[in-house]
Amino acid sequence: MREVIVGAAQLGPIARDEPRTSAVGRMIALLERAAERGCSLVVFPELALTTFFPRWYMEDQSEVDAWFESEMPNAATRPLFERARALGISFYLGYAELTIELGRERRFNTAILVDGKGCIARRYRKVHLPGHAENEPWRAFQHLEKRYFEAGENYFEPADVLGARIALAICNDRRWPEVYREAALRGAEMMLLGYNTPLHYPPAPEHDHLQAFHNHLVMQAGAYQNGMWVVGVAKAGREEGCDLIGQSSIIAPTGEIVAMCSTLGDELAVATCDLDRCAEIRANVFNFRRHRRPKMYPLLSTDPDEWRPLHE
Ligand code: CDV
Repeated sequence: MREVIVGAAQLGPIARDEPRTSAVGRMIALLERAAERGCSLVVFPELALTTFFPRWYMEDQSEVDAWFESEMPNAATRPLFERARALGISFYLGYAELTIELGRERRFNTAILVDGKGCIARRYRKVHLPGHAENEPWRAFQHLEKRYFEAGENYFEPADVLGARIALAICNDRRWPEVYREAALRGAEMMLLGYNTPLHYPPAPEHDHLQAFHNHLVMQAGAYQNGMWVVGVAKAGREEGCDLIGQSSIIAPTGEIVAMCSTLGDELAVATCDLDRCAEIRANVFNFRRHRRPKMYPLLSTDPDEWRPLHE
């Protein structure tokens, strides 16, 4: 048995004017609870330091940039890094990243995995950015991730932390089966995911009542079909008038939910995750080497418009 005790550290709403130091204080309180329960890995949500700012249209770039972190750790987050290091806890943290690369400013929706010594073991930039790039006043609230972030171009390569192969993804990524499969083919045993998912989806409100179902459906399927642990963690509750789903969960490689938050506030769900259980699935139904037929799925990683004229 290779066991990791994992804490899914759900956050309740963060107000627009709530300072990062307050959000960090709430995260440290969850970290302390996680330590009491023996956790060595704690997962926080997507964009965990601030309110979910893509719900507002902003033209002034300095106003936008106020939501971003240009270094990590920084003055606001250093207490979290230091407390986690003192407790020997690894953690996943989502935040808005502003960096200078390729000679220009770049902005990403980012998650990091910090090891028990306080070092960043993996930085992941969200690949699937939902929403839109222009103001759409007909919506009850905006979802401007396509305006404020560039899409990440990192693969789902797991990091070796706590004796486990751990991959990262963010929110909308969890709806895409390719994400889990790519990570699993790279040897991931656990997928960590933070999310901010509104109950109301303006382009298809007829699906609003299915939000919680779809949340679990995709993560449970991702876990089972790839024989990996999945830890999905929400920022939940009514945030600036927008209802966000909760149900942060730890899901076994069999697809079963083994721990789940039951409130929409700051809450910790804990489970002992035996990494060797991945083999229950990967040595059987989803033994990739024996049963997978990659040659039969060429369009999965090809632009269909480029592929078809050459091969059909
Ligand atoms: N933060 C997100 O990526 N939210 C999306 C919503 C907009 C559908 C999600 O997939 O949960």
